[in-house]
Amino acid sequence: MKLPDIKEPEFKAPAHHVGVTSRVGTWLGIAFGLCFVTGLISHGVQHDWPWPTRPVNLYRITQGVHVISGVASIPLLLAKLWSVYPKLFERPLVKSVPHALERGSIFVLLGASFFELVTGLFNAAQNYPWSFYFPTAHYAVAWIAIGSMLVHIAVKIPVVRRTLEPRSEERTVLSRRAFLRTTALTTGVAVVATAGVTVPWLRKVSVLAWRSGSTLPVNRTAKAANVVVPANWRLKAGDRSFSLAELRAMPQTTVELPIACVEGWSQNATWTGVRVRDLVSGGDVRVESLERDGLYRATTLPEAFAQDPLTLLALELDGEELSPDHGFPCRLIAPNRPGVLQTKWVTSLEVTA
Ligand SMILES: Nc1nc2c(c(=O)[nH]1)N[C@H]1C(S)=C(S)[C@@H](COP(=O)(O)O)O[C@H]1N2
Ligand SMILES: [Mo]
Repeated sequence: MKLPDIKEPEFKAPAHHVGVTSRVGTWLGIAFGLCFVTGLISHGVQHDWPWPTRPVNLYRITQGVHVISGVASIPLLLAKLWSVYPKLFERPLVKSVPHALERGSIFVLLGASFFELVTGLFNAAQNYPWSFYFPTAHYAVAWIAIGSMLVHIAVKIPVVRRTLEPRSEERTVLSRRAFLRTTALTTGVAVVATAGVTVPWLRKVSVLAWRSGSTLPVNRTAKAANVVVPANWRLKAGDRSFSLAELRAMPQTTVELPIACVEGWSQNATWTGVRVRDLVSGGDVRVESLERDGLYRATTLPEAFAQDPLTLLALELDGEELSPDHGFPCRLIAPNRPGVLQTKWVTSLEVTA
């Protein structure tokens, strides 16, 4: 009697064709690349790397690209995994040392990618179900993800080159296209459902952009920040000090500038107040808030920002006195800065250098 051959499982579905893997992989690589570069920019801006004051919306755009490319990466990564999972059944498991290293780097890439996408998504939902400090972890793991991705690309470039060349195997090509189309469509839906957090004209169709609306979202309330404004509040500005009435009596400027939060949402608003350069003279300016010990209680305005005619100590938002949650009695608003650096409940301005 002849024993049946034990065969490896065969995966013939069009989604598992190497041409599909290459295409989805290329899209994913582009999305990851954009996400990495814009994330790096955001990290730099928050860590005193040189950054211009114009265009006023530049940070808003880089942050928007970060969120959109991150969201797009989720369905792309899932489609890519679906496309390649039969490789898990390939035998032998390890063919050679380079092969083992290549396989190993894929596990690192996968782990790091999932970590980045999941933490990023939770962050955009303003949800922190973990105990590590998000920016540091998200930033560190980004390097692992991009490093292992570059290794993966270097290894796979010959395959991608080969498979993206036009060839004629018409029979399966159509159904492969169907898988690619579904992937593209799912990615499009995911983007449209969330991009309204940063792109105003998409707001109406972005069902998941629940934090955005006609009024400016509040990142941290006065209550959460434990801010109590003393009755005799005065702004300290260098050697001088001003009451709220005195600030209101000074020349007022109105600007339209966005809050572009690192948590993903961006929204424009109209701000009225006193130019920072009218309150303190040249140099970098340390801005402190009434908040006692929040992480974002103080920032430093580089000189170019402090001197900018659009940089205000705002007293009004959309024509009305600032509400406690938006920073009463006054808050910083400067062009092209991440929201996290637009300090609320300001109590002092000090030239440091
Ligand atoms: N003092 C203080 N200022 C702060 C914060 C804070 O926690 N404390 N949060 C910042 C963040 S992360 C953002 S996005 C903006 C949001 O401003 P808004 O709540 O007025 O929209 O305020 C910034 N200013
Ligand atoms: Mo923010």
